[in-house]
Amino acid sequence: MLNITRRTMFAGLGTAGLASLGLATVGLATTPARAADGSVVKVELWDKGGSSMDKLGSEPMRGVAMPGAAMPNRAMGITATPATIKAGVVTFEAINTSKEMVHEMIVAALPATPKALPYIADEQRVDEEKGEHLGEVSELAPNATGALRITLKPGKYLLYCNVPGHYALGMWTEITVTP
Ligand SMILES: [Cu+2]
Repeated sequence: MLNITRRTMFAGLGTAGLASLGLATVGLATTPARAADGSVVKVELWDKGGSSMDKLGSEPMRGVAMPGAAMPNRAMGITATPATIKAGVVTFEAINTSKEMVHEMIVAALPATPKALPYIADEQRVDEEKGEHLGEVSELAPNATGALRITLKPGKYLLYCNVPGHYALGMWTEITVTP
């Protein structure tokens, strides 16, 4: 149904654009990273079960800089450990701990002053093509794992899930990259 052109985000960016985002390499890591390969962030994609979608539309939206952003008791979310890492090569090792839902992890750059991401209300998802999209581990089935290795400059970054409705339910977290 909502399987829209999700892989075209770099189409208009070009190599110079990627370099300006601080993106030296993007790729799937096939083996766990060794310490010498940079930082490893464990990413858990979680939800509170089959009724988690029920809150959509009945509460303020919880995306970045949306009215409900700071509200507690999210129905689903992302936990990143550690949430602060050093600049350089970073390997995100994601696991979907949901019992029934597909989740994913997208990495985006955040401006120093957080602002709302471009959002497509009709589709209940972030407009990835207009956001600062740096890479992703796309749709993971329950219990599935995936990895993403990218190079990050110092700054703030967002990890979020863009399965329809999930971002607005609060499925995102911030990480900080230090010099
Ligand atoms: Cu999700």
